[in-house]
Amino acid sequence: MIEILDSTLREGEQTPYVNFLLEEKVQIAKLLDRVGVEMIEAGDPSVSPNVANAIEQIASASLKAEIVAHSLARFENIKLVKDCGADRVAIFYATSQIHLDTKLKKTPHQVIDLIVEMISYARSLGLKVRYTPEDASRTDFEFLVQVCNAAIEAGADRISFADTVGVMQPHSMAERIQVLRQRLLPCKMDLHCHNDHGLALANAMAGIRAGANCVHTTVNGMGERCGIPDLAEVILAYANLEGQNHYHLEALTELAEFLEKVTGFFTSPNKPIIGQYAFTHKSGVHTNGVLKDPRTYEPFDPSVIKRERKIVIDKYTGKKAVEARLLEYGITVTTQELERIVFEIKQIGDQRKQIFDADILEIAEKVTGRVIDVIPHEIDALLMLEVESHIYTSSVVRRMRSFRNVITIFEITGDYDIGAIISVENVMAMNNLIEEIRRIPGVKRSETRLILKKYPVNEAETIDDTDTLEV
Ligand code: HCA
Ligand code: CU
Repeated sequence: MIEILDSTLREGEQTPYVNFLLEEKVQIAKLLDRVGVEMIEAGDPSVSPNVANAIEQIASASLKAEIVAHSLARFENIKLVKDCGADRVAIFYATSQIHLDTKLKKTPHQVIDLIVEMISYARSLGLKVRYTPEDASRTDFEFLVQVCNAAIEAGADRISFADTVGVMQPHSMAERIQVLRQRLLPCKMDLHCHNDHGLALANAMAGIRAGANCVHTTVNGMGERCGIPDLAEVILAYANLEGQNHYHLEALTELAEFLEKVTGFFTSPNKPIIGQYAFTHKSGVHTNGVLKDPRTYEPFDPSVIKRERKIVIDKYTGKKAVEARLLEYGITVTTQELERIVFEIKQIGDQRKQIFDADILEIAEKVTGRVIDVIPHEIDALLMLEVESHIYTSSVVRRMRSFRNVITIFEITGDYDIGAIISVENVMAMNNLIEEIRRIPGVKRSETRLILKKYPVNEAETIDDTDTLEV
């Protein structure tokens, strides 16, 4: 059975521009505990008083998970970990030649002496110890074996194999872990895989197969540069592909969304498991299959992580999906009408980027000649948005620009951050659009004002030289 150490609060906070508030850290730890991860790496207390306070609060929150604090190999730092009440200290010290020569200016012998001294000290304080040879993947293998065995002899019961710059591949990871297992004294082995080449999860899984015990994760795959494996991806990969699950999957979506909200760090829509489009189907062939049986194009049921599938209607969509969408509005059409509606949808799809339900209904009304209780008439509205304080207004603006019914966007001062003029065909379309805009990550509050009457600016009122002369 795999174990998971989640490092959202330590590695995750090393994501560029991400900072958690104290209460957010405690909340994240509680959510992680609900998911059921074995260990929570809560931070490095030497970073700041707030980080130390958070570790202290998390350590005293009676969580089931073991609470780990990260530490440089220094007496005073290890003492800080003890003072926070963490169960375990994770002492990291680099072992690769490049780190020894340039960053640490230490010989291999000095490294071994130092980490043995530090681990013995941590043990004397009653802490459990994990030792991480930072940059293990680029470390001379014989030296790595030597330094890890020295650490284990000094009292470390876990070794974290750190692929600090993400240069492993599944086959090399498997080989490396297999040999380490044979050459190391008894210990638990963690895998800390960075995702610089997009191989972090694959490397971690290969390492586990080869004999390691624990995968380090972060929520949404955050971390330095390209981060480390995403918690939800790891859990679902094991549950679905390896038939191993002892975690509570249903808390994962809430956790991922909470992290997006408090960090302003949004995952791409096509990110596995938690991405916005992870269960969205588009082409006619796919939607047809999914409508008959979702298993045709879904590796697992999204409801296990409390998500829903979605079908996008546009020029790629076939008759079945359009028919189903019309049925959602209580509209039944004949085969010929359906063909005509799909034909028109394809035509619109060739001309613009997005097709809304309002468009589909309007087409249906035209094709069937029946009045569908949507009376199209143009509505303009002024929309004001407040954006979460830690989120770049421009990131929200960027997403708003993709809506064709958003005519103009302003960044503004005052209670709201963004103003926009939207122009839609009817009330339903307005509701749809506002809902979509409100779902943009980072939008905190919105206010919509209908424009009742528009006054064209009279050319005569604009001041030009002629007018001035006449006055
Ligand atoms: C870093 C340290 C670390 C440590 C990993 C671990 C790494 O470089 O910031 O303690 O398991 O990637 O080597 O995150
Ligand atoms: Cu790391």
